[in-house]
Amino acid sequence: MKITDAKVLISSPGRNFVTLKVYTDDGIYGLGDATLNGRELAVAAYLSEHLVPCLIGRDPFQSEDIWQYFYRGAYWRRGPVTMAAIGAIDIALWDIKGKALNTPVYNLLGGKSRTGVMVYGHANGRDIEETIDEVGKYAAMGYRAIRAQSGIPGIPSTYGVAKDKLYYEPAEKGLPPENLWSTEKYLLYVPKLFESLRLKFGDDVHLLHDAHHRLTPIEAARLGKSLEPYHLFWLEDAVTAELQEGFRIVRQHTTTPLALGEVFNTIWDAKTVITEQLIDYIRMATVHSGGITHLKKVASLAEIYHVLTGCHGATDLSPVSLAAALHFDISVNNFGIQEYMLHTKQTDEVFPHTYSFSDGYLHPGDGPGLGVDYDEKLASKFPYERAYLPVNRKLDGTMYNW
Ligand code: CS2
Ligand code: MG
Repeated sequence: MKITDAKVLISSPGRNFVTLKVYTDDGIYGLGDATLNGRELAVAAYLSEHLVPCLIGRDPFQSEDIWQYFYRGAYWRRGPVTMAAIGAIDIALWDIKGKALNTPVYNLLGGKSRTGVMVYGHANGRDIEETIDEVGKYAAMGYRAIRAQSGIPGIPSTYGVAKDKLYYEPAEKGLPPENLWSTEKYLLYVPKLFESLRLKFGDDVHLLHDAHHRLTPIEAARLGKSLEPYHLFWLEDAVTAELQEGFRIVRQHTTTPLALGEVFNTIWDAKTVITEQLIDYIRMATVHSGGITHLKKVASLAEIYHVLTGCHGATDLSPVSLAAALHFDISVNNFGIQEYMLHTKQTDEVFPHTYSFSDGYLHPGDGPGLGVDYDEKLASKFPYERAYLPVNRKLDGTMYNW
């Protein structure tokens, strides 16, 4: 089998997506997700201008050698653009292999290790009362794990609180919106949120929270300690992680489980936090970390150090990478949980798929390949329009992490 062509498809059904379609001489094609929120065209160009010309003519079954070719063969390595492009190719090759062998991709990854993939939903509200109501809605839908994000009094807007409750999309057309932030107001409010949630819903439901890179290590330690009575499933992205060893400080002070890594792109980004057991869940996603091939290696390293997977799965990761994640999730031994932020109806119509939700779990489906497709004709009705993630400033105007 030979790769004969590859197309980079850019559309905006509900939000911007970049999808790679790889064709073979057997008539089989594979899909990969190459979406990098707010920087979509950078990955599209890296793929079409630099990688696709070197992909044509290769054997799609040689996914390891192709991965190494595009990783080691690039002098300037790593980073989100490079690894999202390699990830898209890798995901498409696994899709082709599954289709060619008439088997779901999970059977090529070791088969099913569990009956379903436990997911967490996203409840959010402008204040504690509204967030409690939203958590109740997710519990009623059967979610066993629910992330709770609330507005903070005194801050006009913050991460994770959506205008549209069900569909959270932080990117906006035009120039980057500017958010404001106060760590002190946040640290005082979040423990009250989870105290209220535990009082209302008891101890059984798994509760999660995303600090979204906004604390220093000692602030994260303070928040982790204050949340211990409410035994969160995890506290995510407590601190920006360019300085992985910063998590040593957090770890010394709190037993609240820590999740990290949705912005990581290679195993080297996570090496210290995994091998020093500074985290409990690694959040890297198939699309942004070089695909299934590389993520399997990260999971193997994590398994040695008692670290579980918790793949990123926001709306800006398309149904292609969610499908890829589910085949990875259902097979890997040290699976933890899968993020499941609902895509809009427009997105689901452009990306028909076999994965399905029931009773708090997602199931990838048992058809050949990944079980997802791309309706090019329908997609053409949703043209790309540049959109940016917000930027964030402290109340005094200092640039900060969004
Ligand atoms: C978030 C994401 O899902 C999450 O945990 O961190 O919503 C993240 O903000 C977006 O993927 C950024 O594009
Ligand atoms: Mg996050």
